[in-house]
Amino acid sequence: MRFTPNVVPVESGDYKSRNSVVYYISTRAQETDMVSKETLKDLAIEAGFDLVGFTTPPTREETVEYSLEIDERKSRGFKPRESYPWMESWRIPDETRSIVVLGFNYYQELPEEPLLDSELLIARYLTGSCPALISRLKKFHRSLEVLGIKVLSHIGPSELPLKWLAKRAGLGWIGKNSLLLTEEYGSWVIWDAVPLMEEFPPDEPKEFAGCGDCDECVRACPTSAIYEPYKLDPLRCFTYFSETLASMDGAWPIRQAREAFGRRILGCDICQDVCPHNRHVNKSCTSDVARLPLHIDASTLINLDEDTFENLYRLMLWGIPKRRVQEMLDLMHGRP
Ligand code: B12
Ligand code: SF4
Ligand code: SF4
Repeated sequence: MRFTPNVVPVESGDYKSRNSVVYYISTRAQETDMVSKETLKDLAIEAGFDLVGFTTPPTREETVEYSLEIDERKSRGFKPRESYPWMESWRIPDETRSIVVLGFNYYQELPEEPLLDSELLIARYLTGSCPALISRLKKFHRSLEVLGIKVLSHIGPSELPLKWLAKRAGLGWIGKNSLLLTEEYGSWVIWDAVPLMEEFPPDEPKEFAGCGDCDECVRACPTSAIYEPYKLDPLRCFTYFSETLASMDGAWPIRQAREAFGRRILGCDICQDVCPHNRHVNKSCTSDVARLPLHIDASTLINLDEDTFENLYRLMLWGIPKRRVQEMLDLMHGRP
């Protein structure tokens, strides 16, 4: 598949709304018959989600435990306020009684053909999972509204602790690469969650096989961003570097990082590609969400006019601005 701008159909979405969040709160608009948890699960599956679970909001003690983890990151130089301002205090509305956790498979096979000289590699989450998430969420919200459950909704990348919630809802476990792994699709799952003001019985966390003695992701990460099992230093992660305007300098010399990541331009899948739990996720699990090829001609992307990029492509890239793509391209070509 070759990258052909202007012909890729994309669900439109306003990426800018990300910063003016009216949080997902679902309230019952009117008295209707009690809706069961199973009905909501069926509706989520109909909306295109593959995995659905229910959990409760974190307790005060759990929140304290979490803030210790954030403190540890800060002590390593990470400044959450600069890139993820909500990270220090998740936006879970006080009225929340239960949370529906939703996930879908976004696995995409790497093309068999080698990268052409003009092409660069992008990570799988950047080929269409964001618009796919938005259209699934919209469909789910519409179904809730039909049932009399009013959704006061911001549709967009979630500011909830998704992996933690999914684990708590019994949908998977956290691997040493710090990602949420599932039995069905390994870690190739995009998550979101909808807080509800109504109480539904939570699903119990489950026991999973876990990582055992394996440490392939820890060894494979080129910049040791997984500095010890289950611990990630975002400042060393290529994804953080390519997503934000933060510099890798200080944490890892840029030139060295560039060499380590070769022809990757945006995002990185190394710690997922090596994971044995992802090996059974193969062609038969290929999802239909991708709209961009993994081998991309990034200069074509750069040559798009501002409006086309903003309206069609930025959403696919989870909000990465055009100037960032340009900066990454310049770095790849050794331009200052
Ligand atoms: C910030 C962020 C990043 C940052 C930092 C990642 C990190 N691990 O911290 C960067 C840019 C590096 C990044 C990279 C990637 N990301 Co990211 N990222 C996020 C985001 C927006 C927030 C995560 C966060 O705030 N972490 C803060 C730290 C402190 O917490 P944590 O490690 O995530 O969570 C643990 C602890 O908090 C702990 N915990 C212990 N006690 C308690 C108590 C409470 C109350 C809570 C809340 C938590 C908690 O539980 C959690 C699980 O171990 C989430 C989306 C979301 N809203 O959750 C996506 C998300 C985690 N990313 C995702 C993806 C796909 C990626 C990449 C694979 C993208 C790519 N291909 O390049 C890489 C993978 C890198 C890696 N090995 O983790 C997916 C993961 C899907 C999955 N199967 O797990 C998510 C969930 C997005 C989504 N909507 O699906 N990401
Ligand atoms: S995404 Fe890449 S850089 Fe980030 S932790 Fe995984 S292997 Fe390391
Ligand atoms: S590569 Fe091994 S250690 Fe890393 S997440 Fe997968 S199973 Fe766990």
